[in-house]
Amino acid sequence: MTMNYADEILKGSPLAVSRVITWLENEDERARPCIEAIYPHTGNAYIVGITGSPGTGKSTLTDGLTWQMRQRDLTVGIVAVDPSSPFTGGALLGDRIRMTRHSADPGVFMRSMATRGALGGLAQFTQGATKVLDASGKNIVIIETVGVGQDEVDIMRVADTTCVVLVPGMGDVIQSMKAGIMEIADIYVINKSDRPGADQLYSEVMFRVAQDVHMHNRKWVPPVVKTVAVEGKGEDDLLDAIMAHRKYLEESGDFMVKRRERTRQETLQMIHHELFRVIRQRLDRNSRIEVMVGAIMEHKVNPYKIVEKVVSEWLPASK
Ligand SMILES: Nc1nc2c(ncn2[C@@H]2O[C@H](COP(=O)(O)OP(=O)(O)O)[C@@H](O)[C@H]2O)c(=O)[nH]1
Ligand SMILES: [Mg+2]
Repeated sequence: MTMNYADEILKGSPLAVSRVITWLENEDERARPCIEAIYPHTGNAYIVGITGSPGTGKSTLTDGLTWQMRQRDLTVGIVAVDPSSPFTGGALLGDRIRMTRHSADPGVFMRSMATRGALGGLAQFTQGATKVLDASGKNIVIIETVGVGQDEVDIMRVADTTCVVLVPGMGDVIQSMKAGIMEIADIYVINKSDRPGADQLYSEVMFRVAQDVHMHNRKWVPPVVKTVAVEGKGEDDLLDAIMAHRKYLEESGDFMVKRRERTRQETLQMIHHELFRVIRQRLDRNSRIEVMVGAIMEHKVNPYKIVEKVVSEWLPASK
């Protein structure tokens, strides 16, 4: 008998959750009907993003935060996306080993993914995996990802509350607090507060936050929370801060604004992704793309003309 994966996900089956996330990861067609079927049952989980440079302690922090959530009877799903580590790399293994203290706990589901190149699909994957965990009944979904480029900023748009992790002694951290990061940070975490320079970093971040709040007239002032993730210190404060942000979003009405914006972005992204997939499939047929590339290389035609031609074949009405 074949399994009805959507039903099994809704019943919270870790096996079904795991399988469908694998399909998403491999861009397997079988994921789609499942996601469609579970879609009406999504939107209940609260989504927390943890982002920061590699080695800042995001995984350690996620583990501790999960522990705190379990103490408050919240169930947790975790998606760790780390494009900086190769698929067979240590970070992935590290994450798996580190998470074992929750591995016997049915209230926690953890999945790590180091990408194998399909970068455009990263945000897409994260969205899908988040929906699966949400539909499976997890109260909280934590998304852990390296915060470096636009891809990660896109991933973070999925989150209701985004925590940006900084550590002392990372060179000029403040310099690295680029506009993109300040735009998405709802909470700053100063992890490795056991290290020298933590107090100074704390003051600098507080100063930058105050400046940013003033400059952009922000209603929410991102708190700065100190943690020592290896010792399990400060994670309860971090959870308090997350819950305070949630309360703020709900009371101010920004929650629906944020989710509406996300739904818009997701829908546009899905259209983008699907159009590209379909066109790509056609171009690969009979190696048509290779013929085009050859013609461009020989300067017989320029790429702009090719784009125009390909697009007009699909959208005859636009020309
Ligand atoms: N001294 C110190 N080390 C920490 C702390 N939190 C994490 N680490 C260590 O930093 C390293 C990277 O941690 P990890 O959680 O894998 O970072 P990630 O790459 O951001 O996920 C590990 O060796 C951790 O043990 C902390 O609060 N203090
Ligand atoms: Mg990690």
